[in-house]
Amino acid sequence: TWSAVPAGPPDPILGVTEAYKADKDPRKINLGVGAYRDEHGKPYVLPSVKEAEARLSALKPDKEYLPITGLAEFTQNAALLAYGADSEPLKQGSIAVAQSISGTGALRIGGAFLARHYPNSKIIYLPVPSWGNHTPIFRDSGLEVRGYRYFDKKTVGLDFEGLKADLLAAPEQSIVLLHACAHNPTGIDPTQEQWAQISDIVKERKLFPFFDMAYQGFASGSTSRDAFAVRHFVSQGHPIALAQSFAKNMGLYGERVGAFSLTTTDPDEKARVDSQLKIVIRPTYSNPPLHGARIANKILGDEALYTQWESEVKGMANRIISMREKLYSALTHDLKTPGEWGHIKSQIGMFSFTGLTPPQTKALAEKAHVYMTADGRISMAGLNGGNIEYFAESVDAAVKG
Ligand code: PLP
Ligand code: TYF
Repeated sequence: TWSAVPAGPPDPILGVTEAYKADKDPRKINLGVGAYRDEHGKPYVLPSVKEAEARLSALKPDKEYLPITGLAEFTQNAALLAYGADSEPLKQGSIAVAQSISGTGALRIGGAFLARHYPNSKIIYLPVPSWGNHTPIFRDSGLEVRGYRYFDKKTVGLDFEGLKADLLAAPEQSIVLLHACAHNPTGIDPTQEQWAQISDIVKERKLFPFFDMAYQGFASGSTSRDAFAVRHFVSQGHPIALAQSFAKNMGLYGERVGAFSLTTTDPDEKARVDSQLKIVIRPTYSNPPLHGARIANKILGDEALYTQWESEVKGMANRIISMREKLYSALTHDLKTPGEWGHIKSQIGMFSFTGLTPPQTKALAEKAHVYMTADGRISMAGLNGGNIEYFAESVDAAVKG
């Protein structure tokens, strides 16, 4: 029956983990997938999450189905975290929110909703490069995927002129996907001034902004600073779509906690949008999982736990920032590795786009047992006091060839 089914390519990011697992060398390092590791290279369950789970299990909650759009208290708290208490549509009760299967599920619900109900266009513009899953998510949702310039190879920075030119040339009313903070894979974000200019262009071209916020808190250590772009656009009167993930900032990866939201003009429009979100979700997975949403809701809804969580997010962000400084200093000062490495310090969030070439990343895997994606992206959280020197020496050797 399946003899004509061709083998498909593996996920380019998750495939790196497979190669790492198969390597038996004790010095091996996995810098592929963006999952936080502590200073001993171990997965990290946040103490605030453990506390929330302990409190939940003491309540012995039932396992009934959630409503189609999820735990109502959680979705309200998630919207508050993203939009902020001063948000006009939040105060008016005109944000439609649905709990989602983490960030991926939020993007997919959003893609499917827009493909069906956004009346003005079926085209979505993604930054080049973008997270590898964006293209298949939106293509499978029924949208036409195009790219706008984002990364400038020469400066290892933002191609702001290219970005502006491409958005100005996009057909009016197109959808544009924006990484809210900690751009994946480059680690390069627009400045606040640049965001303001992007907002103006989006307004001029009547584009529809769809924010992907998978790293709120991870970029700067502050959940409100990382929400700047989303809140600025909303304050400028843009209608927006937003995908939120709690995988990274709460370390809830496998629990699959997220939210999709749309700002609408009034509570009546919101109610109609809500009803159609349910019609997208119902035949997809019926209703979302309970446990992770309960954990996130406990944290977001309890003042003391929330404060503790914010400091734990900051702790993760700061450890990553300190690894950036150590790596920069090892390459530039200790090893005098050829090239300019300042971008390692200026990039933010989970990743650094190192500028290492595909032959260099191949050599790193084969000779040094150091694994990263072929585009030279490294997950900074995979580095720690125990392996950073070995990593820097391996990069130095690969660059010197
Ligand atoms: N969007 C971006 C930019 C990401 O890097 C990720 C990966 O973590 C996601 C969305 C969605 O991840 P998840 O479905 O695990 O929340
Ligand atoms: O870019 C990353 O590494 C994270 C994790 O199919 C991820 O976003 C990677 C690939 C994938 C799902 C999650």
